[in-house]
Amino acid sequence: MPQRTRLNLPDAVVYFDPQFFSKEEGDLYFDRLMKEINWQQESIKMFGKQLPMPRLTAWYGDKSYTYSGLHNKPQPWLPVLQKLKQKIEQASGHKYNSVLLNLYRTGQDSMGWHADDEAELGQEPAIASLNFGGERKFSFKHKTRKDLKPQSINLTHGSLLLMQGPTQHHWLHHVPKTTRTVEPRINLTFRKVVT
Ligand SMILES: O=C(O)CCC(=O)C(=O)O
Ligand SMILES: [Mn+2]
Repeated sequence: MPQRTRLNLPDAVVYFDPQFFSKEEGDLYFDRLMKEINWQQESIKMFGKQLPMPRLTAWYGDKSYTYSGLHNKPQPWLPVLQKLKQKIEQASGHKYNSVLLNLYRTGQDSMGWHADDEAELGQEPAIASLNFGGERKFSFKHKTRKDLKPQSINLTHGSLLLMQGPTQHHWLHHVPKTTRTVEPRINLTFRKVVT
């Protein structure tokens, strides 16, 4: 039986299962996603300059969505993504219509502090985040309460992180760079775009 624990974060509903998939299943998904996903190098505008994003990305699903200032026109679902979506819907009790994939090629790839609180995701978005490949640190920081320390977890190969309820309203999250040598990592965040 997989073990799902609730993280001790006030104003948030976050569950973590470090081994939603076995090592063997995780290895198969990692290889398939590496090959089958149409990975893109997008750029972001920062300080008036166009800079490459520090990771590769891809967006699949039914609805377009604006993320990090990018208008994402989704690519149609692939069988491997539909299979994962079905498993995640069963496990989380929520429905999703889109998935954003991130490929962190090295420890120098990262994602900055943000909340997934875009209007297109509705009031209390349920986000299901799946992880394959190299383990990376993932941290939470409360938006307003300075008395609460940031909290970190390690997103292990095959793990599932569920962020629900008021989480995105109150907390930011990020994946910091690391100087450790880490294997490439694939993250999928299943979302429901409502507008
Ligand atoms: O790679 C991760 O674990 C985080 C991804 C994330 O926060 C996002 O795609 O919004
Ligand atoms: Mn996020």
